[in-house]
Amino acid sequence: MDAPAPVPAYLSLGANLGDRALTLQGAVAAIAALPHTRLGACSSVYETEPWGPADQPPYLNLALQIHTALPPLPLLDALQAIERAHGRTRGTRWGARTLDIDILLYDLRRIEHPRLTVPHPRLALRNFVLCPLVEIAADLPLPGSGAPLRSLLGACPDTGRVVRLPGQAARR
Ligand code: ROI
Repeated sequence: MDAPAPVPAYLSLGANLGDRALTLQGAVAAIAALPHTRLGACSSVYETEPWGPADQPPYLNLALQIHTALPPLPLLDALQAIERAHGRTRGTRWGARTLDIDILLYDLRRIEHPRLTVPHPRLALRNFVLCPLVEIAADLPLPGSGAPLRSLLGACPDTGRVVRLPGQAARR
């Protein structure tokens, strides 16, 4: 049987422990090496104020578009394996982490599964997710409401500081 056609998916990556930039670089390379998956657009890197407990270091965040023929749950498994390979342990909720990878969007689909909700339920509520995502997918309609992602920025209640780092050109 032919492999299914690749579909676009959008991921959010974050790190706030260790060499954050190196971790994100390694994670993007590991995602590029996943089977039936290739990289699409990549946002700039953003330094962001921690959302949640404030007694943790600032994060680096980025958004990544991939084209993948992996179905959603195998993709989630593969991304969690990459998190673990970077020393991620699931400790305190909203605590510091070496690497966090979230599936934000998967081919304009809505998915309700005990392990995975897509669109990511907090996508429109977090500056550190929305700003990098809008950089690479401003016109994409949010599955469900159909609102273009750029229109969510003005309505985002999060006031956390998000600074685009210079010299980290986005790949589109
Ligand atoms: N805060 C920021 N700024 N960036 C993140 O990636 C991030 N990830 C998290 C929590 C702890 C919610 N806070 C974050 O998981």
